[in-house]
Amino acid sequence: MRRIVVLSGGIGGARFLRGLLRAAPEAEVTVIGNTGDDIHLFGLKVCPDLDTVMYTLGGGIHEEQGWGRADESFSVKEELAAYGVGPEWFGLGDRDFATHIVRTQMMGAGYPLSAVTEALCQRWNPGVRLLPMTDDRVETHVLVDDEREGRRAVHFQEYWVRMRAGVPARAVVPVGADQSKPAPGVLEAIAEADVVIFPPSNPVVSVGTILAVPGIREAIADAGVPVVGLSPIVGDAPVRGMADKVLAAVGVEATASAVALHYGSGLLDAWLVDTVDAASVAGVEAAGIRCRAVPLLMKDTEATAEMARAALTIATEVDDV
Ligand code: FO1
Repeated sequence: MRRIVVLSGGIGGARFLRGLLRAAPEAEVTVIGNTGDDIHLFGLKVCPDLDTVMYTLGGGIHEEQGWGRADESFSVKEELAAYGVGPEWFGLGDRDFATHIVRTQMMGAGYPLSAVTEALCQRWNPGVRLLPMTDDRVETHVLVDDEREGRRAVHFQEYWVRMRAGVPARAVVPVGADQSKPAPGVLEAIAEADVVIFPPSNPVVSVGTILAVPGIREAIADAGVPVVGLSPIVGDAPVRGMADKVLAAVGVEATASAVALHYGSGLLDAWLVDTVDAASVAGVEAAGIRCRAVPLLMKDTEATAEMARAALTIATEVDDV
């Protein structure tokens, strides 16, 4: 399993990658990052999931928070607020601002997001090849019923951060995805992979959005290599975040087995559930997906590396069949 492709969202994907790099230090890891969470603020392009992967693997992440920079200050945000310029609900720190300024400047000069991401990674040396899923603009919107304004679509970050997913999501729409193309290198990496991994990232707004880029799902299904997923749901609740809120929008129960069936045996060859969900193994296997129960809490890098080893082991079993 030398060439590994991982479809990653933000915090869960980034932490899993840290364990994977410990478990397989010799592997060539390509990360296809979700960009549906991207948001344009103050004229700057912010890519939360790409940055979370880059900072986490590059040693610059705010560890407790899981996003944003360590040792951060918020002078720019405070100065903007003093001018009455928001949104105040989105915490952009001073160090983080620099990343968005460099990215926006390079894109203004004509570089695609993939080239800009490569340039930013030259500073952070994440130890993986980090590719955005697409160079095209895709923005995840969430349809909500607003008490005052009725049904309306809000940007994913507004739903997630400002509303804290506090109202039911009626639908999740990756706006622009149907017109987008995979970024350079994405399809090639999948075609050359020995294994494709879905980490415990959000199955709807992270992995689901990546799979919504035309060509990516097909390339994975056609690659003829093991596709292994790790459940982001442990004991019928998301390990972190609010995945259950957006799962409901696509009619999927927040259980480890329902998420496996949502990906489906046409895409997924193997699935890891937590030991507390061992009872769901038989049902997943009955659906044609090899399944094992192993500890899935990313308590520290070693526990996470153990999860990655389990993913690579089950991939080998699939390969041997
Ligand atoms: N998450 C929050 O809960 N509150 C924030 O203010 C916030 C700001 C933020 C800024 C930059 C960044 O890269 C990520 C940020 N996040 C914040 C995390 C982000 O909203 C989500 O966790 C991801 O988009 C989901 O993958």
